[in-house]
Order: sequence, then C-alpha cells, then structure tokens
Amino acid sequence: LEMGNHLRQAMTRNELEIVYQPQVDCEQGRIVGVEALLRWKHPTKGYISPAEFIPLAEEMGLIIPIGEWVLRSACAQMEAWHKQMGISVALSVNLSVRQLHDERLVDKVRLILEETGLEPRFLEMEITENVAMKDEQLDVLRELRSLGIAISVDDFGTKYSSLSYLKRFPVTKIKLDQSFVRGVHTDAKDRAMVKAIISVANYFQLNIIAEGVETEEQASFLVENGCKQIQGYYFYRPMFAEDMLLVLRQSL
Ligand code: G
Ligand code: G
Ligand code: MN
Ligand code: NA
Repeated sequence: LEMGNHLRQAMTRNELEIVYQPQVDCEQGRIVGVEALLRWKHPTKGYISPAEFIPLAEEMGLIIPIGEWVLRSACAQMEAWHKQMGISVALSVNLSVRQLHDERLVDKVRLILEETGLEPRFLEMEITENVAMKDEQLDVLRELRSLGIAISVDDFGTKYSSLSYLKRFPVTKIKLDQSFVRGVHTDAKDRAMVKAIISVANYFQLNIIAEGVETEEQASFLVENGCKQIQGYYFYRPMFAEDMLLVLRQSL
C-alpha cells in the first residue's frame, strides 16, 4: 500500500527512468533495434525492476499514464538518435494489456508520433499473450498496425494458446522467450522448442528475435537454426541513454 502511494508520486518526482537494450541482427552485423525498459529509481530502495511494480501500476490504473510517459520519452529519444546519427534503428516499447483497454490509446500513440517526429515504421509495440484479449483489443491492435506500427508477441511460447494467438492477432514478430534459450545446450526439449518456434515464425511469415541470449553457444545455435536477431547480455545489457549513444555510434 505504501509502495502504491509512492509509485503515484514517482512520475511527478521524476523517479522513473528508461534503459535501452540493443537488438542485434547477426547477419547484418549491426544493431537494428533497441527495447525500452522502465526503471524506478526509488529514493531509498535504489533501482526497482518493473517486474515488481508493473503489476501494482496495473492494479492502480497507473499503467496508463506511466505507459504514455514511457512511449513519449522513448520515441523522443529514438528520434533524437536518428537525427544525431542518421541511423535507422527501431524502437520496441512494452505495452501492458491494460493499455489496450484504454479507448484513447490509438489517438495517444498517433499524437506522440506526431509530436516526437518518429516515423511509425520505426516503432514496435510488444504485447504478451493474455486472457484479457478480446475482440475490442484485437481492433485496437489492428488500428495500431494501420498506423504503420509493428506488433510483437513478447515471451512467446510461455503462456497459453500461442498458436491461436498468431492466427487471431495482427502480429509481425515473435520474441522467443529466454526460458527456452537458456537450455539450448543442456536440454534437448529446449532445443526442440526453439526449432519448433522458429519454424512457426517461418510458416506464419513473421520476424523472430531471441531474448536472454547470454553465451556465444546460444547465439550460434540460434543463428544456425534461422533466428538471426539476438537480444541479450551476450551482446549488450540494458543501458542508460548516454551509454546507448556511444554504442550506436560504434555500430554505425
Ligand atoms: O527490464 P526487466 O527484465 O527488469 O523487466 C521486467 C519486466 O518488466 C519484463 O516483463 C518487461 O517486459 C516489463 N517491462 C519493462 N518495461 C516496461 C514498460 O515500460 N511497460 C510495461 N508494461 N512493462 C515493462
Ligand atoms: O519480458 P521482457 O522480454 O520485456 O523482459 C525483458 C527483460 O529481460 C528485461 O528486464 C531485461 O533486463 C532482461 N534481460 C535482457 N537480456 C537478458 C539476458 O541476457 N539474460 C537475462 N537473465 N535477462 C535479460
Ligand atoms: Mn519485452
Ligand atoms: Na520477454
């Protein structure tokens, strides 16, 4: 409860920050995207992971203004990098399913793109499979797609109904969950799972990226099996914008 009250003030006190994690295309040998990840710099507890406070933010309805802040800040940052460096790198932003229940979401997104100047083709929104996805939310996703925004399924394969999801929803990309990546060198079932998901992506003509890649062995296995995009500590950890600028410069 106390944390809830504090979270309410976190935005106005500028305690929320965004870190960025590069996404590497191993075939092109360059950074093709970055994921924006929220952090709460708590005055006494230090950095708190969104895994701890997003559920609370969702319960309190705070995810709506927080999500809007993340989107606006990250789009503005990405557009600044584009202008500074002449790069074409995409931005991924995590979307809570609660935000898809906000009937003003599409207007807000359109406005944020206009205000920041970021072209819609450089924005991707990550959603997780969720029971709260009804036809209304499906329509919202279609509208976002028609703005030119890409939609990816985060943590793919860990929830229910993964395949029917791909059939029903207008998604463009699968994010292969790190739990499968972790075991590719020790667990035959994880290897099978990874290969199966990669072929699902191919059959559905979707892009695919692997998350949580920490070792060269994992990266090689993925690339050899047709997953060329990699996100994980093996290449880069999430970092603050200042560090990201240097990393992007080097990746030009
Ligand atoms: O960065 P980290 O591994 O601590 O993230 C933990 C979880 O928080 C992940 O599931 C991630 O998708 C989620 N998350 C990170 N940033 C955001 C955000 O801006 N909005 C939402 N809804 N979830 C986020
Ligand atoms: O659920 P989502 O995919 O949005 O969450 C991504 C989370 O995974 C981020 O919080 C990020 O900090 C974390 N992450 C990114 N790369 C790695 C990695 O290589 N290993 C581990 N353990 N976590 C990672
Ligand atoms: Mn994500
Ligand atoms: Na994930």
